[in-house]
Amino acid sequence: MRRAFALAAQGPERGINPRVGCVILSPDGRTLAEGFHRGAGTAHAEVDALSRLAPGAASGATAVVSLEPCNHTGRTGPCAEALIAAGIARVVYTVADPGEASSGGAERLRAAGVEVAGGVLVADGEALLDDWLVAARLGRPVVTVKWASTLDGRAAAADGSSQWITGPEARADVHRERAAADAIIAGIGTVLADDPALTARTPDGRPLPRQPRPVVVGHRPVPDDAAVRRHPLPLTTLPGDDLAAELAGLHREGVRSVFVEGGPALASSIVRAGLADRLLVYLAPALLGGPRTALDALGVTSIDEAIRYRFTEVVPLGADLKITARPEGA
Ligand code: AOF
Ligand code: ZN
Repeated sequence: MRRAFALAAQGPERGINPRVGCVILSPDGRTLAEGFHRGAGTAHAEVDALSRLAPGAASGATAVVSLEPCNHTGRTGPCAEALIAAGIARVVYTVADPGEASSGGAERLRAAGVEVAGGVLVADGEALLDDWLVAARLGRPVVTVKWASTLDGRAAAADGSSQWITGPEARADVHRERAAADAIIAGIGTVLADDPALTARTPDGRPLPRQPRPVVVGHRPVPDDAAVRRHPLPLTTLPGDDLAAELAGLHREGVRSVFVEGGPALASSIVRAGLADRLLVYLAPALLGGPRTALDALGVTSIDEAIRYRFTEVVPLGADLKITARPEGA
C-alpha cells in the first residue's frame, strides 16, 4: 500500500479527480504491474496498472489500491468491473469512495466472489487524498476564513486604515497560505475599497509558483481597472445569494479548497452559513478599539448562542500569533 501511495503522489496535485495508485501482486507477492491516475479523463489507477499486463496475467492476483475501486461509468468505465474481468482474486484498499455515484465498488467486487479488505492504512490514505476527500464528502470546497486583527478583534482603525496590523512574518505566511488554496475569495466591498490583487507573492512582490483562482462575491461589478483583473488566472464572480450552492459549483470545476480573505461582511456570511471549516487568525499585540471588528454581526444575541471553535494550532510569527481554529466537534 505504501508503494501505491508513492505511485498516487505522481499524479496531479490539483484537479477534479483524486490522486490514486495501484499495485498488482502475484499470489506469491511479486509485483506484476503498477499504475496511477494522471488526471480527469485519463485511465484510473487500476485500469492503468491492468493495461500493463498481458491478457490473463492478472488472473488470481491481488490489486492494492489507495482508494476503493469505483463502480460507475464517469469519464471512464467502472474499475470494479475491470478488476473482475481481469480475474483479480483479492482487492485491498484504504479509503471508501466518497462519491454518491462512484461508491459501491467493494460490494460489487464481493458479489463477484472477489475477496475485499478496506480500511488498510486509512489515516495515511486520507492524508494523501487531503482536501480532495474532505471536499468530496462535503460536496463543496474546504473553506478557510482568514483575517488579521488586533488583540481586541479589530481589523481596521476608525478611519478604515489597516495597513499593517501584523508584521512581515505573518504577512509572508498569509501568501504561503493563499498559494496552498485552489481559490481565493474576496467580497466586492473589499475589492472596491482596497483593490487587492488576490495573488500569492513573496515578501519582495514576486509571484509564488502556485496561484489561487481569484473569486469576487457580490452584486456590484468589478471595475475594469481593478488589480484583480490583472491576476494571471481568470476572474470568477459569484452573486453570493446562496454561498453553499455557489461553492458547490466551484467544487464541480475542481476547486477543493478556498481561502476567504476580504472583508468582515463576507467572512460573517460564510460563518453564518456554517461554511467555515477553518478559521485562520493572525493576531497582533495591538489595540484599536472602535467599531471595525473582524466580523460583522453573526446573529448571536446571547452568550449561549456563541459559535464555538477549538484551537488546533497556535504559532508565534514575529511579534504576532497565527491561530488556527476548527468548529467544535469537527
Ligand atoms: C480517479 N482515478 O484512479 C480512481 C478514481 O470521471 P471519472 O470516470 O474519472 O471518475 C472519477 C471518480 O472515480 C473519482 O471521483 C473517484 O470517486 C473514482 N475513483 N478516480 O480519478 C482513479 N480509482
Ligand atoms: Zn475507477
